Amino acid sequence: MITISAFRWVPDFAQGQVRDLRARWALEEAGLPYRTRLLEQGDQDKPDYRALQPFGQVPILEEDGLVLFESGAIVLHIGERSETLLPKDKVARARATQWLIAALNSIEPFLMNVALIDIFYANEEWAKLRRPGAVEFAQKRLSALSRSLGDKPYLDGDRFTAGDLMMTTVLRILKDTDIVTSDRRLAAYIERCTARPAFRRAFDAQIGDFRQAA
Ligand SMILES: N[C@@H](CCC(=O)N[C@@H](CS)C(=O)NCC(=O)O)C(=O)O
Repeated sequence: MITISAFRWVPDFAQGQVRDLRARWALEEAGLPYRTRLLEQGDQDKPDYRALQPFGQVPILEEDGLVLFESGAIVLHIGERSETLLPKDKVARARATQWLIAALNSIEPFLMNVALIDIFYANEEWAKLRRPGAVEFAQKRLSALSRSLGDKPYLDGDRFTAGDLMMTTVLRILKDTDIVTSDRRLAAYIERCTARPAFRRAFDAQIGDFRQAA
């Protein structure tokens, strides 16, 4: 059976955000059962885990001797077994992959710039000076994303793919601000994607693990 690594507990601000959610959501969309390998604080720095994930992060996926790190690689790997995530049609599949990478490469770094300031450095003088510029840049990318989404329900049209899964988890990074949701199209898009039963199951499973640990 597939095993996904996750933290046994994280502070409130990170609950429902930790990146194993991406793997769990993909597995739920694919209808594949999984179990979790829950890391205690410090486990991620131990040599046995670093041998599997060089950066000491979650998630990793383990199955039959295969070990994969990076949530993008994991979602694409799971997508191989799910037409919901990666359509069979070659062109549609390439575009789903394109959107997944756009989420990770063209959107996430700029939202993380803002999130890191808010979470870790909010009271630092330099952060107060830096934040408006970071928000402005993030908003430029978000406006472009919103224009590209247009009136379509999903990034590539009428059907949800792995690209939407990844984009939604990335957009949720700023869920405690209105930087994303002040755009009505993006707000509705997040609502649409997170209303999927597979998202709810994945989210509840992550939160459920934290509750058990509390
Ligand atoms: N690029 C990685 C990032 C993974 C990541 O940032 N994981 C966080 C939890 S959401 C983590 O393990 N942080 C602990 C650390 O970086 O030491 C991926 O997408 O898998």
